[in-house]
Amino acid sequence: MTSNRRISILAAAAALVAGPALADDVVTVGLIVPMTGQQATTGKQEQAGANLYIQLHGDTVAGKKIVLEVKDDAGAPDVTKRLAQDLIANDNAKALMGFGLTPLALAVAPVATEAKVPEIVTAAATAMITEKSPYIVRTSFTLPQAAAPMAQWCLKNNIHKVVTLVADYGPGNDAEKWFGDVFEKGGGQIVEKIRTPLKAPDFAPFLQRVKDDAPEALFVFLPSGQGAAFMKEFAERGLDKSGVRLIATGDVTDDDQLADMGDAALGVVTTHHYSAAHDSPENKAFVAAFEKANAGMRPNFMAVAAYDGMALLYQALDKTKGATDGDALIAAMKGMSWTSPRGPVSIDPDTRDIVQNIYVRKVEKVDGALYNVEFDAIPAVKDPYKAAKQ
Ligand code: VNL
Repeated sequence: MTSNRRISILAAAAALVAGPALADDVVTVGLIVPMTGQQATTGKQEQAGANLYIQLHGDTVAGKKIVLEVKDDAGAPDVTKRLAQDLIANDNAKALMGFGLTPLALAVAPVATEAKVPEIVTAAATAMITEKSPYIVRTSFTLPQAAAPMAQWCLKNNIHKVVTLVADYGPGNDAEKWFGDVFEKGGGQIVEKIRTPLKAPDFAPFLQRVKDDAPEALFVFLPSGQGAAFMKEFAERGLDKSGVRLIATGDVTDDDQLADMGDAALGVVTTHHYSAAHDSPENKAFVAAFEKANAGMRPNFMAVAAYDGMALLYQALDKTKGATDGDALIAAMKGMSWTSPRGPVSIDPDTRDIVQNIYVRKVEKVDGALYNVEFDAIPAVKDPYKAAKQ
């Protein structure tokens, strides 16, 4: 017998004595995100955020070992759905997480309902998503939650004429409606509503229209990952110097890309739930650990939502004492509150959406790098779309 073989037999015997993790002791969590294609940055941020939670809090909770299975759907809804089905049927997944775009989250809703498996939405942000299955819980945000406060800020700051520009799908439509309705109700005027294609948008012709309209401000929603290309065009068309003020949801001045956007981004005011510059001990620790684990990356709102998705699941498992039954997990998640790197958060027991502060921020240089610096906060904002229906 070679010594190598002897060592491997000894190792196998030791593993038997220690007791290998039984299938029952493992909780598999499927993280389905775009790791390739146009929304790849979202997948990378989500994976890093979820992994960081496990790294900092250990991979065991209530006697269960947490195993994260990361799957790339490349942003295609039929792939997302098939991966969800495979994870449940073949890997015995007890929770699904991620969903980088609204259509991807929607594709999994019937799967979650049929299998009674929690679908923790940590990215997609169209308001109605949580209505599509009683097993959906969300730790990201909703566009009405982020866009309505931007309209209020304009009304308070003497901005009366605005053009809106949004990506033409669920969250863009929400942003356009909730910014526009609140703004018009307060006496503001929407001069033009522009929609850009989700796939490979060319902003130049749309920005020419904005230039011709000459509004006081341009309000923008684009999904995470498109902000840098937009900002480049905005500057190249000379709009940053034309007196048209740029305002947006924080998706546009996304921390993942902000550092490379250049001075055209300086002074852009946005409303959102997370900034890497958020001033709290929890966030300072989160950002430092994230940057240490992921060289060259700054955490954005996708990373923090995935981190909180894991936080929610860990707390729910603690509460059920390790039981993984979907109904028990969802019941445990309803009303859960904790301190996130973004500030205090809770899960609205009626809607399963996240209740959180929305911050008003301005892009500024901090130690030579661009950040969204918060200067005002609206506490404990519920999704206004569902609040209006109740
Ligand atoms: C969505 C909303 C996607 C906001 C985003 O980035 C975002 C969505 C990928 O619901 O599709 O920033």
